[in-house]
Parts: sequence; C-alpha cells; structure tokens
Amino acid sequence: MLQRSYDRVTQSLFDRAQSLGIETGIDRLGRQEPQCGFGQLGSCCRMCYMGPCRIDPFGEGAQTGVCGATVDTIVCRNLLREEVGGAASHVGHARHVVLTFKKMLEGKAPGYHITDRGKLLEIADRLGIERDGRSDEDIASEVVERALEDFTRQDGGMLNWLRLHAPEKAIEKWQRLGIVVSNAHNEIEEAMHRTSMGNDADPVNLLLAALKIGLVDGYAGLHMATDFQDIMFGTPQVRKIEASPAVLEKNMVNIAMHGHNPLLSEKILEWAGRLEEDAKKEGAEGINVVGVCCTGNELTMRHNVPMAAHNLQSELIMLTGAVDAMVVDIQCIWPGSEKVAECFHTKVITTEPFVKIPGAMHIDFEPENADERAEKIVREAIDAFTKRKDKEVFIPEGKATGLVGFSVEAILDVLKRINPEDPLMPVIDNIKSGNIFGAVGFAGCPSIKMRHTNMTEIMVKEMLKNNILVVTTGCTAHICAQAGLMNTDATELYCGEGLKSVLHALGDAAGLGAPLPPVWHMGSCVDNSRIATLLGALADRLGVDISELPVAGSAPELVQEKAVSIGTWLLALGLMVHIAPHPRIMGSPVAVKVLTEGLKDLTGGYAFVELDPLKAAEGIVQHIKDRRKALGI
Ligand code: NFS
Ligand code: SF4
Repeated sequence: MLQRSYDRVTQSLFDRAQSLGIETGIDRLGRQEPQCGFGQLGSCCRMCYMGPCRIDPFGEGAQTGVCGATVDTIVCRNLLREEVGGAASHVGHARHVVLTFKKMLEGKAPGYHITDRGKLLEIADRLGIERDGRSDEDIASEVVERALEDFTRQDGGMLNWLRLHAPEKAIEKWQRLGIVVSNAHNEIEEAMHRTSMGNDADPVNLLLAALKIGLVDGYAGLHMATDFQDIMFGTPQVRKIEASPAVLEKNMVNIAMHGHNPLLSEKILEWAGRLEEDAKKEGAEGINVVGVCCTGNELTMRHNVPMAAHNLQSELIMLTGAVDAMVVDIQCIWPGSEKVAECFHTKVITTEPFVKIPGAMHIDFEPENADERAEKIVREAIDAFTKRKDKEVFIPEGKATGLVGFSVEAILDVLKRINPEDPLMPVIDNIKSGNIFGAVGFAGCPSIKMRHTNMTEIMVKEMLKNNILVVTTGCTAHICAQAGLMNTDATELYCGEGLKSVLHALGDAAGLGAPLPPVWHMGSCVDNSRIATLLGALADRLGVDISELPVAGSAPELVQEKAVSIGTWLLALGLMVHIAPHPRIMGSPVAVKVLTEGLKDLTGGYAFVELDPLKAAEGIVQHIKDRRKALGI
C-alpha cells in the first residue's frame, strides 16, 4: 500500500481496511502508479482508429497524430470533451428536476410539492411571466415551459436561464466573443461533433467552444437545478450540523445517502421518519440518515442531516461495518464501493436506470412512484440492520460541528438586519475598508492523490489569516466542515482582525450570540450557482464587471470533469480560477497560454495552476491585491 498519512479519521479507516485485508482506492492507486504521462498532459488522442496517437513532449518523437493533428488540437479537443462530460451531468441533473416538477404540476408525482412559493414567483417575475389572476400552478407551468425551451429552441435565441441569471456586463462580453449559448442539448451535440475526427483543428476556436460549454453548465445545469430544487424543497437557511464519519450510530439503522439529486434523498429522509417505529421494532433506536458527497450537502443545507463523508471517504465509511444501506443515484459513485460493501452486511442500492453497479441491489426510483420506492428502500435498510445487530462495528471518534445553509437568501437576511434598505452596503463598506480583504470560493472534490497534503485546509487557513472570506460548496465543504472550519471557534482561531470583527458583527445581527463562521457552506456543486449570484449582485451594486471584484475561485483538489466545466464557466465570468493538480492542458503551449494569459483580455478570467498550498494561497492573495488596487481601494 502507498504510505501516506491522511487526517486522523480517514487514516483510521484506511488502516482498518488494511488490517481486514480489504482493498480500497489507495491500493488501486498504488497499482496505477506511475500514471501515464501522456494522459496527464492531455496529449494522447483516441478520436479515431488510425490511432491511438500520442505526442512526444520532448520534441524528439512524433509531433502530430497520424491525421496530422498537432498537440494543440489534440489537447483542446480532449479538454472540450471533458467539459461535455461535466456539463452533460449537470444539465441532465437539472432537466430531471424540471421534468419531475412538471409531473408534480400535472398531478403525476404526488410525492412532491412547492415549498418555496416566494422563489417561484420571483423567478416568474424575472422571466417576465404574467401573474395577474393566475394560480400558482399555472404560473409554475409557464416557468417550466421556459426552462424546457432551453432544451428545444432551434432559432439560436439566447438560453432563457442565462438571460435570467447572468449579469448584463457578462452577457455583453460573451456577445462580443460570440459565445452566448442557445439550446443546451444542441451546444453539447455541436461540441461532440466538432471534436470528432476531422472537424475543428483550431485550438483557439476549440477553447472558445470550451467557454460555451462552461456557460451551458452554469446556466442550464447549475442555476436551473438550484432554482427548481429550492422551489420544491425549500431555500436553505442557516442551521447547525455535525460532520465526519463519526456521525454513524452503532444502535441505529444507518442509511448513507450518496449522489446528487435531492429528488431521491428528500424522499428517503421523509420515509426514514415515517418508518422510525418499524426500525424500533427490530431493536434499533431509530433511523439515522447521513449524507455523503453532494446529496449530503443538499440534505444538510435544508434539514441539518449530518455530513458523513466526502467523495474519498464514500467507500471508507462502509469499513465501519455500521452502514446498513448506501443508497445512490447519480455521479461520483465509485464502483469499488460495492466490493467493500460485500465484506459487510451493507446493501448498496442503485436507483437510476442508467447508473447500475454489478453486485448492487437495484430499485428503480421514478418520480411517479417516489413514495412506494422510498419506503421499499428504507425497509431494505432496516432489514440489513437486523443482520448486523450483534456484529462488531468500528466507528471512528471525532465529530466536528458547524453552521451550514448559507444560501444567498440566508446571507441577505442577516445583512438586512444591519441595513434593511441596502443589504449589500455593509459588505461593500467592509471590502472598501479592507476588513474583508476579498473573498474566495473553494469548490470541488477531494483527490485521493492529494488529500494527504491537506491542500484545502492549508489554503483556506491562509485566506482567513489574510482577512479573505471563504465560501465553499461540494466535497470541499465536507473537508472544511470536518476540519472544524465552519464553526464559530474557527473565527477566533484563524481569522485576521478585520474579518473577525465583521463576522462578530454579523453574528450579533443574526442573534447568534457568537460570530459567524469564517467558511460559509453554500451547498452542493450545482449550488456554485449561489456563489455566482452573490458575486453578480455585488458587481451590479458596485457597477463593475465580476472580473473586477477582489475575488477568486479555487478547485484545490480537482477530480471530476464536472469541476472542469464549472471552472470554465467561472473563467468565462471573469474569475481567476486556481486549479490543482495539473489540468490536462499542459501538453499544449496554446492552451496553456490562452487559459493562463490570453483570456485576461477576453473575459478578465484566467487559470492559475499551483500545487503547493502556500504558493497557491500567495498567488490568490496577490491577485486580490491587484484587483483592489485597480478598483482604487
Ligand atoms: Ni462535485 Fe459533488 Fe464531490 Fe467532486 Fe463529486 S460529489 S458534484 S464532483 S467528488 S465535489
Ligand atoms: Fe490519431 Fe488523428 Fe485519429 Fe486522433 S484523430 S487518433 S490524432 S489519427
């Protein structure tokens, strides 16, 4: 096994795997090393059967593929395809939620309801939908129509959800570049078409297409998903939670919800409540639903469900022997998890017809039969518990506590208590004075290749020391929560004096009797939309472009294609985006030049690749300093 030292809880689970002789990701990673250099540089091509071709980075061997494609063409095509994978995931997620919402309105999905009517009406207004004399259902149907238009329109008109959410200045920028998008599915089709053998060979043209797919992801994926999820399940409010695999309970039926779509996890949570007595009849003290990855973020933001595990820990938590069912839907689910589960009584239950894992139990979950299937799944978990009852479990110690639920609405609620007329004013004043030196969004995944370096924690602490507020989403939020960065003690421990004073004032305004935490959990990966909304509002209020704000984004432990497409969206918006490990563009001089330099003149954004946490933090602080200087503050 690779000898690496992870945080205490994670390491204890790796150690347990080793002592039980159970294979995990660390063993599999060990067998992959050294990983292929061509793959890491992005310079291998499998687009046709004259290949696979690869380009010699030292300039001695082949410099083109059999068809004559250069390394720049190959790398940029590969990058665009990565993004298509990411955007397709988010767009698929959003469309699934919209279609369920539509079925609900038609009375075909009785398990779902409108929870946040205010948000529905606000979106309807902003879409210019007439409301007078119409029922909520009627208005909602038209909102759905507008959303679905973003998958059907053929006239080249602008994506409705982009018009709805993108700042005016950003739209102007994109119009000048010719990258405004129209129909999400058409854009994805075109990207696949242009990257297949013998089409687009111009690396710059391909990179512009990459920005387009970023916009598809941001608006027809992230924003659309967040909007409809908030309407159906409620817009998050600040609440207290616990985090770490230690939230599993020996004497309870433990159901780990893993995946992304709250359509499933909300119903499981509801049925866990309804079947509590049935669990008790089997000798359990109750049912403990815990969250893994992004569906865990969705649940914790709306219902303070404990945050049990980030992606790297998703198979590890089963080594506790205490997980009765691991219920999954879509995305980021390691097939290897099933092999770990097999060593225990744990049932892995897949629920999506296009996401099946050999050996796992499959229960189709459709909106029409949500209640029946959710009940069945929870009963399977109770049944698994009866088989586990007397067996030994190993639940590591060390729960962290924290505050989550920082939707834009929740943040504005707090700010309104300070300035009801102009809630963003206190933030702007504090940015001007330097009490808030800047803000950085940390997003994305935990990488098994990097987690032992504590990249995320070190970078976040450096930000706080420099009075830079941190917002976070996705698995990075799990990392921060487990590291105790989302509780009020962290404000005292890690923040510079300016930021500390602001968080104290906000905590007082919120009636907390304590400062707000310095790291704000804004949700799942699709909820990066919330970060963009907040930035857009700040930029509008200041009358500047987002690219001028003293802010940045970071994906400090990139894993997924989804993170690549989100990152590209942020580049299109004009942000500096820090990335580690190396994105697969390093083989192409053109891609590196355009993404790290050239883009600055086009959108204001640029990529910053740095694997050393302190140097990465330094680079971000310098960027923020430069932005402040340019603003004259
Ligand atoms: Ni985001 Fe969320 Fe986690 Fe990474 Fe996967 S769960 S969608 S991709 S691994 S943060
Ligand atoms: Fe090789 Fe060109 Fe085929 Fe790619 S498209 S595999 S570079 S011949």
